[in-house]
Amino acid sequence: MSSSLPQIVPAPVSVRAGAGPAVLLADRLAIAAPAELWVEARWFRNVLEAGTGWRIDIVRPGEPAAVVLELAARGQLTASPGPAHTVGAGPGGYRVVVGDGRVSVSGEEQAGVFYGLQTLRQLLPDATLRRAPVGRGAGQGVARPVASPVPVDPVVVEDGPRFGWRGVHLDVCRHFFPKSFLLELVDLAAFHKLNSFHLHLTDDQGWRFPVEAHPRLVEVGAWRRRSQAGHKRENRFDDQPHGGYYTKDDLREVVAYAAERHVNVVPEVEMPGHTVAAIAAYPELGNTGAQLEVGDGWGIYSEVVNLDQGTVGFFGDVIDEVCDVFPGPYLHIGGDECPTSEWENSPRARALMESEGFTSARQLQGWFTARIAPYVARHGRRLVGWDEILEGGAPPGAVVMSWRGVKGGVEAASLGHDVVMVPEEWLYFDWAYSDDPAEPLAIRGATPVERVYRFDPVPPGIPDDRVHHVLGAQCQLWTEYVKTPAHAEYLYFPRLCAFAETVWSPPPPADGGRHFAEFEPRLARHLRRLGALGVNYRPLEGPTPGQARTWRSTSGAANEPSLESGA
Ligand code: TNX
Repeated sequence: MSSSLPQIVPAPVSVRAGAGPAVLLADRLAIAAPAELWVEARWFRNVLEAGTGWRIDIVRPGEPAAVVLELAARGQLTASPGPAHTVGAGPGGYRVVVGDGRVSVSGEEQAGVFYGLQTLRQLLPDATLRRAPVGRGAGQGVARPVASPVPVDPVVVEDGPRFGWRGVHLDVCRHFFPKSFLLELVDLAAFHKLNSFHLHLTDDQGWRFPVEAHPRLVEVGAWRRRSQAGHKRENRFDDQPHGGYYTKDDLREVVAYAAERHVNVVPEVEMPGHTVAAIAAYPELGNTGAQLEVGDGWGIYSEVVNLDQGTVGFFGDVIDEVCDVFPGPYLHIGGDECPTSEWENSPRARALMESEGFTSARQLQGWFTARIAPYVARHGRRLVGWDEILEGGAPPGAVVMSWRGVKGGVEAASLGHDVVMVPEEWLYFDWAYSDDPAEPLAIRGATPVERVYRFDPVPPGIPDDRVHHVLGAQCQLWTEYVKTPAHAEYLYFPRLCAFAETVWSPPPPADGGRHFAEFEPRLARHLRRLGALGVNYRPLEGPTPGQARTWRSTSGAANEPSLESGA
């Protein structure tokens, strides 16, 4: 992309200069849109009205309008190399043409038009991304501040996603995040053309989803007395209660807000491990009957749920209520890091092993997952699990998230499972950006932006005839060390911008790697957009003094112990 062309993130398939004079957008702007594009038109009107103060009207197709939205007939956008180069792409192809006195945005589906409009936002001045108009003409003392007219240079953008699963994950258990941040994150994900939001709702340290059939899950399970302080290895605790949960309407609002932005919310309910909060609420779910406290430390707990029919039914109830709130096609049932020591010591679990003829306690997890699968299927959902579900034999049709490297993903694809690549060494944004001691405390180090950028969701080792099983990839934010939305934003941005390019943009050239040298200046340009949006991103040079853990002028050696490997 030459520097005179707009610098768009994630990079579109094709951007070329158009002909003729700039198109002028100004107050009293009209957007023409058919009824099927009302949601997209209204969203765009709302964000642009906020940033400009203009009055914007949505008018019928054919009426005079500076911005014209259209659904293109199938195949009409095939000039766009988008779908042709894709692997398992979902909807989202679009074309934006700025020229002949107007801006036209066409997509084969609503999502495509939405992405075209997101691209259009990046063609406009950064100030228009703000929530109120600023700058010349924005009218000090004027009753209704209005930004100046905006010239948009003629350009043709043709684009479409490489992958259908372009995900962002947030752990709201280790630390609770307010609904306002979930909405903000959806906006920022959609701005980068991501389309999946994985909400990790239950874990040892907190249960965040209210279940009417089992009210103690939040009454007890949402709160903990204290939390681990410092790095896990320091074995220190604060004295500060922590917790929270969402109401069902909070979550329905997040789902609806996300849907308007073409983002699907994937809820996760962890089982059979990572369930200390649930066992604390209902000790009969455990293997020993002991009254546990909601987890207050990080790491892997040996306490897991038992394998009684009542426990299976209990999680079935939870799944029923989760499916009632989250209408999307996927339901994540966790499955990671489930120690089997309690089962090995449990007479009931041992009897089960014997009657099933199992030789390893690990097979019990597969047994449990197989009993949960019908509850997921009953609601017409697809079961998603972390790659450990492969070890007990994943249910047919299950989607596997490959987090322990890409190995599990390669194996799952070879077995015919669909896969989302989420490997920790590239896509765990709870890892530090660098080994600089100024970097805020993090679980591990280091995953710089460039490393994220160089990730390819289709790793070597997946046979050509299995590549279509790679649905896409997802970046994760586990929050043991993340207490605030501001810190979460710091860890996501700008790594999420690089990630967006790995799942949206054309694959890296065969000559070895994406061109980070081309991306970096484009990203630097893009950071000004994040600034206008108010994101607490990490500057490319490193944390600001306000973001840093240590005063930079006193920071010396790299590799402070808190950044060493080891969870
Ligand atoms: C592993 S990834 C976990 C999480 C932790 C994370 C910390 C996964 C499926 N399990 O429970 O929060 O590491 O990076």
